[in-house]
Amino acid sequence: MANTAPATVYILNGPNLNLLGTREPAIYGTMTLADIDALTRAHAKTLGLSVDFRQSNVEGTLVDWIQEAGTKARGLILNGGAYTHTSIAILDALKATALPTVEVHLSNLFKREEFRQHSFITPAALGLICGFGAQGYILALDALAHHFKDHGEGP
Ligand code: CA2
Repeated sequence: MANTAPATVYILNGPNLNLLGTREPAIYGTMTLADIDALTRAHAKTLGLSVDFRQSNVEGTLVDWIQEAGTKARGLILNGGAYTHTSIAILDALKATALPTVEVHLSNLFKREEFRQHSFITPAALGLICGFGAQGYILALDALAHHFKDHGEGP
C-alpha cells in the first residue's frame, strides 16, 4: 500500500537550547523552544510536511537521533548549539546518514566570538542559516521543501 503520510523533517536542537526564552533575550530572542516547536509544526503543515522536534543536552543522544532520522525522516534541520563548534561525532553521523540537512543558528555566528565561527556541521549540510532568530527554522523548512521539489521528492 502506498505511504500517504506526510514526509517528516527532524528538527534537532543541541545543548542549552532548552533555556531559550528564559535568559539572554538580546542574543537568542524571547521565544521558548516550545514556541519554536509550535511555529515550525504549523509552517510545516502548510508545506505538506510533518515535524519531529527534539532537544538534548547530550552529544550521544543527538548522534542517535541523527542516525534515526536517516531511516525515518526525509530531511533534517539541526541547531547543534555549542556542539556545532566541537563535535566530529555529529559530523560523522551527518555524513553517514547523508540526509538533506539545513544548519540553523538563532544568532549571527559571524558577529560573535571567533570560536563560534567554525562549524563542524556546515560541510555536511546543504546550507547554513544564522542570525534570523526563530525565523531561521521557518526559512530552513522552506529551503528543504524547495530542495525536495527540485529533487522530485515533493511533499
Ligand atoms: O545561535 C545559536 O543558535 C547557537 O547555536 C546557540 C548556542 C551557541 O553555543 C552557538 O554558538 C550558537 C547556545 C545556546 C544557548 O542557549 C541559551 C538560551 C538562553 C539562555 C542561555 C543559553
